[in-house]
Amino acid sequence: MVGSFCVYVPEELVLAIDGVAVGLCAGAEFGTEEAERYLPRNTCALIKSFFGFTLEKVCPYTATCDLVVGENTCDGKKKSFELFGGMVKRFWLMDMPQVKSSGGRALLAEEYRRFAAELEQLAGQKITVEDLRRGIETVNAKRAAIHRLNRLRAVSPAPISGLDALLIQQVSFYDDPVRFTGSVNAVCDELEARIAAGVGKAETGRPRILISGCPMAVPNWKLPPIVEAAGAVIVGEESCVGMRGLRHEANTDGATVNDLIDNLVDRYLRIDCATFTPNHERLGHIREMAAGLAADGVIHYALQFCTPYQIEAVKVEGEIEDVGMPVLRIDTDYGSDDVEQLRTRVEAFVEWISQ
Ligand code: BJ8
Repeated sequence: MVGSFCVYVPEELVLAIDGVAVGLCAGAEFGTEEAERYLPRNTCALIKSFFGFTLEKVCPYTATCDLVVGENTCDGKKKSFELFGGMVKRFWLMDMPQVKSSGGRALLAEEYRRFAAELEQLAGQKITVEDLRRGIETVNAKRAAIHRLNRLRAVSPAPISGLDALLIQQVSFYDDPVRFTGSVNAVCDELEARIAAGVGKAETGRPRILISGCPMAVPNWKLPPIVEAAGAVIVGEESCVGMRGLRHEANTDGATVNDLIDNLVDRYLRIDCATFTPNHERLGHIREMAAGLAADGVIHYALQFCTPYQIEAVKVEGEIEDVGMPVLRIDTDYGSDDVEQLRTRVEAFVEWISQ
């Protein structure tokens, strides 16, 4: 069982050793006091939360993982892993490029090969080309099912609420991938029947919102109910728990394990996380999603003290508003103190774009 905190950690390699991959990011304010014994108060809620869950023994996955993988993405995670590594059974750190140059690509390729070697040692078995191809096919099928779901959300009236769609995408980090793919396709069949019958989750004419920004890890359901109770419907997530993390599929062609690892590098380097610089692709992706989903506005969601996304929000706001799409920027945490303030701002935004 292999736990990780980032969509740059390839699940395909874990499946190739017959492993189980789980996401360990946490989305609730729990064990904060304990976490703050190790971390400064001004650390993002996601990091404090996975520390708190581990210290208070809330997360059964962290406790049972045979290997926990950290990655050098943002400074918060990079430095906190120096402390966190000692709290789990076995920890492995993956270095990450920050620039998509040939050097950056070479670093990621080297790290994926090191990761494959670590997994082989953990499992006591060699990864064969068939194992890895099977892993890639399984994850591609999972991503294709989520694409299908997200494409259906482009229909008006939206056939599913944003909260339900978020929950499905959160579960993609925990469930058995084959079972999950089957379940998502079954949900899609149901949604297609709803669409054919003209039945929507939200009435036609409700403002359609695209959420963009930091990942919302389970059980972070703070923002969607506020947005949807304000009369809007969320039609997409430009997020790692959403299309940023799930949109591209990896090529399955290749004669050797190395060829297939190169395909993974190509696939994963296309993820447009704000920890990369420059990160123009993300702006293009937000525009593309907003147009494809017929969104009326974008809510940029950043966790407080998340420097990469908070700073990138300035560009997102500027460039998206330039194409005539209203943007609301929200910086928040996992606490409930600002819920009423958020509600007021979101209601005003929804009312504004409804006019
Ligand atoms: S690929 S978004 S999963 S790094 S919210 S811990 S960035 S300070 S989660 Fe992420 Fe991978 Fe990028 Fe996606 Fe740091 Fe920001 Fe906290 Fe964050």
